[in-house]
Amino acid sequence: MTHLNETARDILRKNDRGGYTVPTDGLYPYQWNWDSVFAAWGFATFDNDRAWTEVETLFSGQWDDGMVPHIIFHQSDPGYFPGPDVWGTNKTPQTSGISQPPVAATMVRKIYEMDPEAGRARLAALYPRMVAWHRWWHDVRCAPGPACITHPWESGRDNCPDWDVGMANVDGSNVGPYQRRDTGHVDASMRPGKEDYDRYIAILQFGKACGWNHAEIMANGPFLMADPGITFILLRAHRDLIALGQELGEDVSEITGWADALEAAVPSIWNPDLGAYDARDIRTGTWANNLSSAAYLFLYAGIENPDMDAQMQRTWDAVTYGIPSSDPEAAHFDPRRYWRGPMWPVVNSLIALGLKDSGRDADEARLRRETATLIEKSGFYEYFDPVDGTPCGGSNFTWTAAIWLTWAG
Ligand code: 9WN
Repeated sequence: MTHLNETARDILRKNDRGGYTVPTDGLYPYQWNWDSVFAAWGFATFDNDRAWTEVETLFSGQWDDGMVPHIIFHQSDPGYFPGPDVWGTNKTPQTSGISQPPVAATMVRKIYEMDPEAGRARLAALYPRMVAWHRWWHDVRCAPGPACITHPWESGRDNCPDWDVGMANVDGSNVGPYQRRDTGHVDASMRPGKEDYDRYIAILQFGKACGWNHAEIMANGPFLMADPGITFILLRAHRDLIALGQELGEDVSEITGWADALEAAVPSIWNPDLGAYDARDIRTGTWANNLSSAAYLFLYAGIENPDMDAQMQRTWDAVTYGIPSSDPEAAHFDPRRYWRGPMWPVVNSLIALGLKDSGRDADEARLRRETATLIEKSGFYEYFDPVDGTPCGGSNFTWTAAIWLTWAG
């Protein structure tokens, strides 16, 4: 629909703060890591130069150790909590102290392939920075094998039931008073609860107290879980980075080693009782026992698994619109509470890439149609109730507009 294409481009332009794009006005006033690379993918459909700038601005927040933080605080804004002072990372520009799903290399590859001539010099400049980030993931977060997260926010799927077993061991009772801002922007019943927030802050305070020392956080932090989402996203991103390196004539053997090691770790996130890929508490070995949409990124990572095909069809058929963030047939399914059930167009767009790449064209078309229907009916919302299609969370959302331009529309 042509008028929606124009609306989507307008959303990207209006959320542009000069070199970077906020996820949505008000609720999220900073540059978020994975949101930003989706924004870049969307920009690339009408302004390739602006797409590269988005990613370059994101990497301006990269730490010396290679980590690209989950938020870059380019300018202070009281509308979001926790802001730069609470994180206390002492970086310039100011940033949070954790990372987020490494979708960047995959999206950079797409942007590059849309106009290789215009992008070559910019790719060459960005490439070593992306390699440094992937090295950080391999050395630090993948030390146990699969990709692990030290904070639910690092997964990008904050209050997903995937993290309940790990969060149960976090003491949130001593964090002191603080004022949430998110519930002033959107319906509180669609957001994570107070016990979740207390624990989010407790984990943050541990990181700040140890000076954001990653070795200490990995060894003794209050939360450490294997994340199927980042495992699959990183595996795919390693391969895309290899392709980009080859395009530049670089030696990619180090990255190939990381990809092989990560692929070898994939069986370690297979929960035989659940019959699915699953999150796992690294400290206790406890499985999450939850089928989340992140597990359906196996195809996106180039992995075939007939049991997962069957699980995906089951959870998909149990709702009306798209693939929900958490199993609709599980007791904890909550169709409007953030990552505990809603359908997220952005995650569905990644699942769709996997469906397409693996030749499942009919499924890919169905997923696109269901996602497009939600957006056509209600607009560019952050997420949707997968049962009745109610729009949820923030409106005029950057990554929903971006995936409309690149995929759903
Ligand atoms: C914390 C910006 C971000 C997304 C995440 C989503 C949400 C933040 C929050 O918003 O997380 O990082 O405050 O809820 O869960 O995926 O990147 O859109």
